[in-house]
Amino acid sequence: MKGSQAIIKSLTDEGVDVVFGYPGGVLLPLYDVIYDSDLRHILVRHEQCAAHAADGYARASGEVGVCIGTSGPGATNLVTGIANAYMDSSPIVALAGQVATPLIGNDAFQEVDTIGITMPITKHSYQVMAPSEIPEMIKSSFYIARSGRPGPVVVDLPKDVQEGELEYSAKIKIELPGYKPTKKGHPRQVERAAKTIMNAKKPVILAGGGVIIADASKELEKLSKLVGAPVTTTLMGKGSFPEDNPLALGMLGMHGRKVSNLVVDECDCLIAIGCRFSDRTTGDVTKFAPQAKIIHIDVDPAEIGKNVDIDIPIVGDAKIILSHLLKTIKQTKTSLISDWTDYVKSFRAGCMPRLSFKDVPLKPQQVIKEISEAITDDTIVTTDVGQNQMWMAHYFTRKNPRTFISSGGLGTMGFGFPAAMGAKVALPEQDVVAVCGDGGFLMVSQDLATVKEYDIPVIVCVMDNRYLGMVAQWQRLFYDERISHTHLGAVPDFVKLAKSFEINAYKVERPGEMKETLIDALKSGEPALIDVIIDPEELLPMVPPGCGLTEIVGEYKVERESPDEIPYRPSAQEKGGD
Ligand SMILES: Cc1ncc(C[n+]2csc(CCOP(=O)(O)OP(=O)(O)O)c2C)c(N)n1
Repeated sequence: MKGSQAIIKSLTDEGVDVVFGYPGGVLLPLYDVIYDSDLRHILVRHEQCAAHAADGYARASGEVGVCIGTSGPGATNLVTGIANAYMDSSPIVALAGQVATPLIGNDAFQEVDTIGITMPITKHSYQVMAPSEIPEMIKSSFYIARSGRPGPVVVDLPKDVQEGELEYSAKIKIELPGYKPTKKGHPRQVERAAKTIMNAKKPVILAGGGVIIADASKELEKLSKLVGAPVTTTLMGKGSFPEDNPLALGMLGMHGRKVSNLVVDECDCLIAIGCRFSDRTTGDVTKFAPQAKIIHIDVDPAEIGKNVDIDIPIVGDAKIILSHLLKTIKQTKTSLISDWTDYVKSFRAGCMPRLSFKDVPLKPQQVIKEISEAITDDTIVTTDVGQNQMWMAHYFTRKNPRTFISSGGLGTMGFGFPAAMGAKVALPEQDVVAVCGDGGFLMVSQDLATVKEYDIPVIVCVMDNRYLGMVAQWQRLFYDERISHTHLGAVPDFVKLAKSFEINAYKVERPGEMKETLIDALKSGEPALIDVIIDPEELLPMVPPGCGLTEIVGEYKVERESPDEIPYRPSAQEKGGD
C-alpha cells in the first residue's frame, strides 16, 4: 500500500477514530486517503486548536489524542499546543507534514526543522525517511505517548514518504532500547515511607496530576482515610480527591487556599504523589514545608529532587505504589486517626471562602457558585489561563478525576475553548463547559466555526472584564497600579461575534442569571457562548512571587494559630505499634 494509506491504517490499528487537523500542500497524499477513510477528521480553524483539542481529548478520556498540521507554518502553529501537552504530561501524537526528503535542508518552500523545533518539548519525535518505517514508528509513537509519564510525540512525514509504497504487515514489533518505565516502587522505599507516615503526627498528602493519570484516586482516598491525612492538590491534581470530603483542603500554592498553604507549612510529613513541585505550587522552596519529611512518589525519576529536597523517593506508578503502601501500613494494625485530622477539619471549616455576592457587576465568586449549581459532578469543565483559571481552581470544587482540565505548566491563553472541544468529541455524553477570560478566548475564537460546523455542543463562558485580568492584577498589586497595556477596550461584542458564527449567545449581568442561562444552554444540546460581565477590579488573594506559602496578600489576613495549639498526636511506636 501507499505510505499515506499505511499512516491511516496504523492510526486505526491504534484505535484512533478521530483526528483534529488542518491540511496543506505536503499533506495532500494523506488527505486524499482521509477523504474516503472511516477516520473522522475535524477541520479546526487554526492548528493550535488542533493540538489543544487533541490534548483536551486525551485528558478527558485517558486515550491518546491526535492532531495534524502541514509543514512549515502548520507545524509551527502546532508548537504551542505540543509544549502545553508536554508540560502537563498529556499523551498526544502530532502528525506534521514535511517537504519531500530530497528537499530537506534546502530551505524549501514551507520547510522548517520540525524535529529540531519540537525536540525539547516532546517526549520523542520521529522523522520518517522511508515508507517502510511508517507502521513501526506510528505504533511506537502511541506507545511512548501513553506509557510511563505520558507526553506528546511528533511524527514528521515527508511528502514523498506518504507517496511511496510499502508492504504492510500487521505484525509490528516495537523495540525501544533504554525505554522501560518503572512501574513497581522499590519495596524498601515503600517500607521506609510507611514507617515515616506511621510516625508522623501531622501528615499531609499533596496530590498532583499523576494521580489522575495513574487512575489512583481510590487508593488516594483510602490512604487519606487510613492515616487521617488531609489532601491538598496542585492545579493538575484537582479532581483527584473529592473536594467535598472534609479532609480536602483544595489547591496549594501561589493562588491556593489559605488552609492548604498553612497546613503544608505546619505538617511534619508530606506525601507528594505525581506532582513536580512547580514554583507556583511551592513558592520559595527554602520556606516550603519546613518541618516535613517529604516522601515523593513519581513515575519520572527526573522529577525526584529537581526542585525540592526529598527524604524518601519512590519511583513508579502511583496506583501500584499506593496499593503497596496501603498494604504495608495496614499490616501494622495501628489506628492512625488522630487529633490532627480534627484540627485540620475545623481549621478548614473556618477558612471556607465566601461565594455569595449580590453585586453588579458580578463578582466571579457568585458566577462560579451559579456555574456549580447549574452542572453535575460529571460535567467536564475546562479553563483558560489567568484570573478565570485561578478563580476556578480556588473557588470551584470537583469530585471526580478528569472533570477539571486546565493548562498548568505552560499557562497557555487560548487553551480552554479548544480543549473543551476535544473533551466533548471524546465524551459526547458528558456536558462540557469552558470558562475563559476575554483575552484568552479571543485568541482562539475563530474555532467557533468548528464547533458550529461539526455540531460540538460545548458552552463557552467568557469572564468578560475587558482586562488581561491576571496581568492587571499583578500591576495593581506589585507595580503601583500602573495598568500598562492590559486594558482590552470595548470590542468585540462577544454576543455579536458568536452570532456571526450562528452560535447561540447570551449576556449575563446580574446575580441569578448565570445559573438559569447555563442550564438552558446545556439543555439546548447546541454550542453556545455566555458573555458574563464581571467586576474588573476583583483580585484573588495570592502569594507574591518569591515568597513563602504563608505570606498571602490580598483579601485574607494571615491569622495563624500557633503550632503549639495543634493537639499532640502520639506516634505509632508510642501507641505500641512497630
Ligand atoms: C499565549 C499567552 N500569552 C500571554 C500570557 C500571559 N498572561 C497570563 S494571564 C494573562 C491575562 C489573561 O487575560 P484574560 O484572558 O482576559 O483572562 P483574565 O485574567 O482576565 O481572567 C496574560 C496576558 C499567557 N499566559 N499566554
